[in-house]
Amino acid sequence: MVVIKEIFYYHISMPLKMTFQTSFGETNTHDTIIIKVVSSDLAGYSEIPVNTGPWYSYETITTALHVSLDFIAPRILGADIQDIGEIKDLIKNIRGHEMAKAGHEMAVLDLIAKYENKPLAKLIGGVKSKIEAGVSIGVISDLEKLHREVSRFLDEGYRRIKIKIKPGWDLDPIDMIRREFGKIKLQVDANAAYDLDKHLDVFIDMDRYDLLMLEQPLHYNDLYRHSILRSKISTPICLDESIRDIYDTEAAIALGSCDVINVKPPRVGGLLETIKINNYAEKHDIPIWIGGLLESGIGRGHLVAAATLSNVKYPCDISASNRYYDMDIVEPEWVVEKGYIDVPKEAGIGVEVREDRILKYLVREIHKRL
Ligand code: OSB
Ligand code: MG
Repeated sequence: MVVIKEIFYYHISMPLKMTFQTSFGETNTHDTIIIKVVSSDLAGYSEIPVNTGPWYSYETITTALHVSLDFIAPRILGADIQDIGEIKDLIKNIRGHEMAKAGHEMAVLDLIAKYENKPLAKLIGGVKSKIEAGVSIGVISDLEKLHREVSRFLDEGYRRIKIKIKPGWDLDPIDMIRREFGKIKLQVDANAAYDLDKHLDVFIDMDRYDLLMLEQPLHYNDLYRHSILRSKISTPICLDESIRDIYDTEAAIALGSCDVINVKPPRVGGLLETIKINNYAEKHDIPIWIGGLLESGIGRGHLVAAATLSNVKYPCDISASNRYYDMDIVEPEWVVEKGYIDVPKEAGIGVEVREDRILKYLVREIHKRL
């Protein structure tokens, strides 16, 4: 059905409007890889939202390019892809490197959706026409500044506020937000920074604040201790970094390690794995939501499609383009209206890619062809 003839990789560096700080560090630019796969007449796009270093994920710009150029591209170029499942089969004997693999899978799915002239959301079986937008606020260790940010995002209509926490910066910001903003939907994300033995008291104290959920409090590989923590507190636990695929999902649910899952399609190897996790978790009454990695408008398009799946039951970390960027690389830019993002009706990711803007942010371009 589709034969991929060329693949373009663009390492771009997009300046962020403001520093984004998490428990694992601080970032001022979104360094990412845009992938474009080209057949005889159409192009599909996606993004590998790795970072310059192994912080959120072990994958980096350099490892993703290495695995893409040396192992993934040779398997994909020239292959005649008949249906959406096939792309994953072509690369399944490459271990790990889920973001690099996901980037290719998602670009090919965008291309197939364009061939079939349907929105990507429809291609993957999505069931929603708009999705609920939440916002993620980095660690801002100044209560007044944090107050201003929360108030601005609530004014912009976001339906849920998430703040990043780290040991020593947790109960104070939560307490301030609850006092000042009342019963808004509020959740916190620790990015694996806490230790069950040292910090149990902090989590027990958090139970007073009626948080929507506590995201990835403990080590990224530690399903076992998340299940212990879950039995000791009432705040729902959400796993992010710990869930790398359907196998982790099954284990986490069997162990009772979480109440909710944040699925980031790049982290789990793509949209097809996202569908599997959606369906499995739904059967076990574990809702999911779609997380983000500061994606450009291209990656955001894939997140929006994923967020239309049936078991997405919470606001997602999918904000408007202007939350992070002065100038996005798609047109129209993503906008949040009254707390929702409309799912495009156009084919594929549904927005036009502005290659002239990709060139403005370009660090390095690599081209592979048959
Ligand atoms: O843990 O969800 C996370 C950003 C970078 C790395 C990890 C995370 C995040 C976010 C941002 O929370 C979500 C977004 O893209 O808006
Ligand atoms: Mg997270």
